[in-house]
Amino acid sequence: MDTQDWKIFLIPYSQAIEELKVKFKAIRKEFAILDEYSPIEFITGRVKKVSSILEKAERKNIPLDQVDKKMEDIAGIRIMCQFAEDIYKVIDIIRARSGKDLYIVEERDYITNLKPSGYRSYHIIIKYPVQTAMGERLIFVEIQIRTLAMNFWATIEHSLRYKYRQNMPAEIQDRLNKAAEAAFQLDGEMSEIRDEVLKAQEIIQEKSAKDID
Ligand code: 0O2
Ligand code: 0O2
Repeated sequence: MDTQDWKIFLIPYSQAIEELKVKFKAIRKEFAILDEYSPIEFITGRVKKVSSILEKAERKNIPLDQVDKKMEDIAGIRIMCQFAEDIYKVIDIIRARSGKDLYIVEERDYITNLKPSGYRSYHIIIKYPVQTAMGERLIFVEIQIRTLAMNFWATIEHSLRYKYRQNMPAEIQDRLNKAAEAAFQLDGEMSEIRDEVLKAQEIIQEKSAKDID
């Protein structure tokens, strides 16, 4: 495939990213209008670079004429949450939409089953229908859902992995594993603080309701 062929091939993928970003941002806006806490903090999305598609196809032995059927993360959406609990609310929102405007194909829970690298995130692979000039295309999209702490860790680790490729020094890997554990502890601490804040708010609300009576 030449550059022009790749551009044409990637059209539905970038369209899917744009549409899904609009849809998830709409959920965030809805919570804001309702004056409710949004489990979604922010969303990013990307279409995999052609060089990364080629590298992954070679690594996974995927023939280039089958990347659309066998590579699930050419289109990727990332949803960031403040608290670990929010991740499960976002998962529920996505599950409730399966069979409507998207179709869940697989869920990968790298939060319970963290990767040896220390990576934590919840991945949902969906099939998403895109209306193109040539008719409907059902394409794979990978949705990654993570906390801000998980995202911080993954971003740093991703840059280091890129720098060192397969040769990550053992000392740095060790530090990354410790940092992953620290990020996990941080999420736990923040959840406890959140519970305290919520409890305090309930007490204040109950008290002011009694004052009115
Ligand atoms: P809003 O309304 O501020 O949420 P785009 O095409 O601009 O929508 P793009 O080009 O993919 O998205 O940008 P990018 O850099 O991936 O960032 C996407 C959104 O995430 C942007 O918001 C950023 O402001 C926001 N963002 C990135 N990093 C952080 C962060 O650390 N914390 C927070 N809270 N937000 C972050 P938008 O698109 O302007 O929309
Ligand atoms: P990008 O665009 O550079 O982020 P794999 O064999 O791991 O490459 P697989 O098995 O098809 O891919 O899917 P997996 O592992 O469920 O999800 C792949 C994506 O999850 C990666 O995309 C990363 O975005 C993220 N990810 C998985 N493991 C790690 C990790 O150890 N560290 C970090 N930082 N991210 C991880 P790519 O392919 O790397 O593309």
